[in-house]
Amino acid sequence: MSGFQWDDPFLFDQQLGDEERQIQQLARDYCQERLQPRVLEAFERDHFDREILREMGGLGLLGATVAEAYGGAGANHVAYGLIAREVERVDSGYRSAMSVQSSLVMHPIEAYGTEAQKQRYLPELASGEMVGCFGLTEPNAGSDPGGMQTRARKVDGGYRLSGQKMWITNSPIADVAVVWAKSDAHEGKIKGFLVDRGAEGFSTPTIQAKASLRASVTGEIVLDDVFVSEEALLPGASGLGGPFGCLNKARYGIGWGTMGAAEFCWHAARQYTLDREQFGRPLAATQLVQVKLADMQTEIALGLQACLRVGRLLDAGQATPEMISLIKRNHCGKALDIARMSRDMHGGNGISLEFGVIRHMINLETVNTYEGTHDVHALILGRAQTGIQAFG
Ligand code: TGC
Ligand code: FAD
Repeated sequence: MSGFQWDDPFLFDQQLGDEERQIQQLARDYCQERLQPRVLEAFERDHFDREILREMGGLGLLGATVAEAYGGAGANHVAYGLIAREVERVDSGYRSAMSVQSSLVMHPIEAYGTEAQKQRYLPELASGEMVGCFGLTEPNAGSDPGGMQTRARKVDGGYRLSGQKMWITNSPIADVAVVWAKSDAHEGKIKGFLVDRGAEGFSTPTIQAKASLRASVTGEIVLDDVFVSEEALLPGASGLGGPFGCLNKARYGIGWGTMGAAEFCWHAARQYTLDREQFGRPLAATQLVQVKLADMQTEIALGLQACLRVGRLLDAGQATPEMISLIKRNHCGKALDIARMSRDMHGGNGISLEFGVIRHMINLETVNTYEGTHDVHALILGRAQTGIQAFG
């Protein structure tokens, strides 16, 4: 029997194919060499470097599952998850930028768009030349997006969009926004529209003073009677299933990503407590610390296995939204617990941004909330096992 690997208890890497391992290594090298050195300053300055999307695009890390014919990598869902894990090991904000572009902008265009829309947008989104954002949430419609007030009114040659979207990742720097609105020409059903920057009445004020996800840029989308042509409509999406089809992909990626953030915090706690001596011995020699390290290792090892399982089922066309809710909810919650525990184990140093763990902890507060809160995913799972809808 070969030896136990403390940092890979179930020999996770052995379960990956060659191409998956190569993509993982490419993403890891880029993230550790190019992103990790910049993240502290970005977080302190509350700044997202737009160039990062071009860099990721150049390496094929955007739209990993999108067909090669449209500039994507044509990789599987496991590879996409592995990228998310590596990016979020550095910062949830960087993973946000990557997953919005890939799952919430490129995916709906590929899945619901016309051939002309795919040709026009996907290659430039894949290379990072173009930045996209996804506008679903509104000031009065967060967990309940069906309550949205944004409207699309049919006019000659197209539609006029009116409304406001809130908390939109990348909106201030986006060249194109996927906007979800209730359309009067479609019996009030929710439809998706591609709105280009520059459209009259379209603006994207930045949301200031975020304490969390500061290396990511977040804004509003204000739609003041914005005209879009008929060609802006995504014809293949109708009803809430449109945006939720995208959220399934992004939530799945968050499952993986949060395990990356948790791994950073776990490894940092292990190293810190090995190095730090109190009462004449390393902190890691105490039973309380070892229990905490064992808990972190256990949750991450189990969490990664669940990600891999759901990824393989997605690739086989057998995954369900509830499986994705389960990992999104569990992994965000567990990663947040691990980050808080690691922060505590770093003592006073744990509150310093230099050590990274408090940044992950603060970021994970957002990740636990967006793409469906921890409790909303519990209600999705509760409904699936009781048959009783507990939202309203
Ligand atoms: P409900 O009755 O459950 O469903 C309405 C229609 O939608 C369909 N549907 C889904 N389809 C595909 N995948 C899913 N996961 C789906 N969930 C629902 C459903 O089949 C139905 O279709 P139809 O044809 O029968 O009409 O709808 P509800 O209004 O009761 O919804 C309740 C709830 C809680 C499930 C849902 O609204 C919810 O999940 N709320 C959370 C909202 C959310 O996740 N917002 C995310 C905004 S985007 C974001 O946060 C990006 S952050 C990006 C980053 O920076 O990384
Ligand atoms: P609310 O829905 O008001 O929820 C408040 C609290 O009430 C939560 O604890 C929730 O769990 C609870 N709650 C709600 N309903 C129920 C219920 N029925 N039963 C019990 N408890 C309930 N959205 C986008 O569309 N695109 C983006 O790119 C995007 N990026 C984001 C980036 C950041 C940094 C943040 C913070 C958010 C982003 N969001 C984005 C929005 C995000 O998806 C919402 O914040 C999230 O869905 C929750 O909505 P809300 O903030 O309105 O909270």
